Amino acid sequence: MKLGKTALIAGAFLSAAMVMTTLSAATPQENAIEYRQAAYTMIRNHFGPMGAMVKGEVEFNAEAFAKNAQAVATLSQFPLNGFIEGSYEGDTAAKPEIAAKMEDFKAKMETFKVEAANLAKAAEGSSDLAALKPQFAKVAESCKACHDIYREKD
Ligand code: ASC
Repeated sequence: MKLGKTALIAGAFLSAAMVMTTLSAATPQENAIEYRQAAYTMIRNHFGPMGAMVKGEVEFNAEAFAKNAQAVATLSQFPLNGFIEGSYEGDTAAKPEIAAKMEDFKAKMETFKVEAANLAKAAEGSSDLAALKPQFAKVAESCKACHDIYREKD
């Protein structure tokens, strides 16, 4: 009787654990959405401080600018990993057009990577904000190129 009770309680806990596991288990698509959004969040957090310097809202700091540019260049390599099949519905602003036009999407993502790498290179050891502005603008344009077509408006 005592063992039976223990088994019953253990069984109940096991069932509860299984239900919780089932509820919290994300699909590969949900994981992919979370992954790419995490990458974009990081990119935004490194891109923003450069934008504030470019706009003159924050005093130019060459070292901070270069570090942020390097971070964006590195992070630009990650979002594409998250655009997997079937991940254009649910908790995402990414439009299904991405899947339909994957070659164009990849080309635009490649442009972003190249322009971000060029900005990182230009910013390395540079204390000339005016000289960095045109390349910063190219990176911003490369962000916008996808947002205009492939992302739901906020
Ligand atoms: C940002 C930000 C973007 C890009 C984009 C550039 O600061 O959050 O998504 O710049 O607006 O055109």
